[in-house]
Amino acid sequence: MGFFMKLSITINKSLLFLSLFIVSTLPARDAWDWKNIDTSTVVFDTNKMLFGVALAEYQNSGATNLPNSNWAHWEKQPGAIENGQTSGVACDFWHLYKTDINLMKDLGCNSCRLSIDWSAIEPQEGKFDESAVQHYHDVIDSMLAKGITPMVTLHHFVHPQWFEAMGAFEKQENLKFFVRFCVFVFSKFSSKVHLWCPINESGPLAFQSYIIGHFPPTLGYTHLGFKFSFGTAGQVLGNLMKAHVLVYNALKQMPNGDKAQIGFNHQYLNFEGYNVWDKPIATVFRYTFNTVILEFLKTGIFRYDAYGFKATRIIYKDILSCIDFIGLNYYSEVIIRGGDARCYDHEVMTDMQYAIYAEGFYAAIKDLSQFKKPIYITENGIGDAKDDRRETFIKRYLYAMSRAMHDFNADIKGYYYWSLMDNFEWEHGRLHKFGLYEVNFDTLTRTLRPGAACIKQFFKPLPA
Ligand code: GCO
Repeated sequence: MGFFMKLSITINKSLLFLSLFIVSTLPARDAWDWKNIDTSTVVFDTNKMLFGVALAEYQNSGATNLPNSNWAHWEKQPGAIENGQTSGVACDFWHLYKTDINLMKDLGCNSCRLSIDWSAIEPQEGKFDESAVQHYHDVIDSMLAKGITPMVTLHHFVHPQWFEAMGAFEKQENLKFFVRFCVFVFSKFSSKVHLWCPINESGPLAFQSYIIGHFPPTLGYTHLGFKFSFGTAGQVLGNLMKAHVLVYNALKQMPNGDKAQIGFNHQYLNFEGYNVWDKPIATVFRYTFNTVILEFLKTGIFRYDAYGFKATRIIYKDILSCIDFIGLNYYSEVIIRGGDARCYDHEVMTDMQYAIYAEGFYAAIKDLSQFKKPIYITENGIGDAKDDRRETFIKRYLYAMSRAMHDFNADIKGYYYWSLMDNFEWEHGRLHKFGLYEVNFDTLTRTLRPGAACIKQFFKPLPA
């Protein structure tokens, strides 16, 4: 991420000067007494729970391996990626997957969340590439041979360029193409894969693509091209909710549909305003990134009311019957402070524009537990190039997860760390380092970071 800061600066520019005079601040958020918390006794039983890493094909294999994707076209534009970088082969998981599966095994993983890339499977509309299908069979079979259960994401921010050209998720009539792809993949892999995430993070996908301008098709939030639109973002988000329901129903009717667990993935991203002037902007962001989706999960009605754009669509009133589990992506909670994304003084920032905030992870799990569905933590990790905060992050967040399981019986079935290795972090290119393994992008060698090693001690098969 990093997208909200620029937008908030723009919106808050006029308030920035005034905020310098603010003396009253809002109370600091919930903070645990970490000095007196012992995280060394926390352990999760891998006989009862999945532990893995989360990957996304484009981030790990890049434009060179996925030339027919919308990202491969989009990232070439000047200004699209920081420092003028391009993804290239990224860390070349496409070819090095066997090495990487061994690395997962070394960490003690018994699962992996990966994405099957639509542009690889269907590079041209209606033409499915059997060699790509075979490739994914090889990847999944290699995982299974090592005792690694795959969870497959069907859309992780990337789709074929032909789908982009026809307006992608802007148009309801295009959803049938996504459903057809999902049905095709399910028909090939459902005997081997039982955990599915149709769409990764609908909120960030819609807002990055149509408001912030860090994702295709828009370029730059200040480029007021015809694609930039709060209204279109809402329309896309509503269509993504609809797509989830269509895909769920289609897959459930197929052979192995009864065995499949099909989840709804959500990046739980809360925003708070540091002082009274920042509160309105925090409220708007909280609404668009989080509240809209949580309200949808409660009612099945998609209500979008932001920036003067209003829309109400009944998607499916019994929405929870179309969700077998909730996939929670959680990183932190953002504090808008003086028009910028910061943290409180006593907190530690990550390399992204948010702090280490495990208390928020606990709160997010609690909030999502209201839906009474199993929860998989489908992403959780830290960008930390210096590797001087990773160990603290891992210990605190895993402690928070165990506390949620203990305090209110949070039904957590699995945990996926983002990510196995450094990769292509979208508009930031290779700037941000989320990997447990550091990647040398010249030689593609992977090296376990000292701050990452502690994760192994948290996940173990315990005696019955
Ligand atoms: C997201 C994505 C990942 C990111 C990760 C780190 O949450 O934006 O699912 O693709 O790389 O979150 O920012």
